[in-house]
Amino acid sequence: MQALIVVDIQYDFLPGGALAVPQGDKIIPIVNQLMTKNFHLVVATQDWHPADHASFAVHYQGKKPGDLIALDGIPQVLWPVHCVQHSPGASLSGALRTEKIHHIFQKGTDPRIDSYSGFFDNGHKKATGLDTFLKGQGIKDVYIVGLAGDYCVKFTALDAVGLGYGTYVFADATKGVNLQPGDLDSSIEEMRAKGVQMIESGDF
Ligand code: VGL
Ligand code: ZN
Repeated sequence: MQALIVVDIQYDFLPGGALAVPQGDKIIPIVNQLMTKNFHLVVATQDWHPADHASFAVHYQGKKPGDLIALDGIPQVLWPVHCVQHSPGASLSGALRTEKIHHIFQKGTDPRIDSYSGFFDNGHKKATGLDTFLKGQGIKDVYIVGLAGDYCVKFTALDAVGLGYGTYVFADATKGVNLQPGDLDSSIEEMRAKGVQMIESGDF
């Protein structure tokens, strides 16, 4: 049983958004196409932060987006204000065929901790319910698409491997923030090294 996980295709991660991923919109037709394939189910994740979220650079004097801090002992990149709960930027893109999505898992809701992975927060303290849901549906393999390849897609994929899923990422259905040039490429190398299979949508 195979599930497609659509990660954070929200307006704030698309061109014009608060934390725009360059060319993020280019993956949407590919994702829409994949959603029509023979997956047992399609789920999505949604970055869903309270306005006072501790990952927002604006809350720290003298800090700017892209700076790195320690947040309760966990390294934390600071971001522009993005995906604030109920704001337009937090909505899944209207260009997505959202009617294909069975369930949306929200993450990053705790003001004190970030959550890149769709499965756990960055401290691995709390689960989102995604693993329980997928296991309950008999899912053994997960196929991951979405934004951003060097953050939420990467950590979702690494957690999926750790949870025992056969884990695939569609390389042509993700794009990187690339805060540092080459971040997406090194993320792909790290995912491969840790057991994620990188594939192309055309090979599916
Ligand atoms: C993401 C940075 C902050 C992502 C979410 O969806 O990749 N990146 N919040
Ligand atoms: Zn976020």
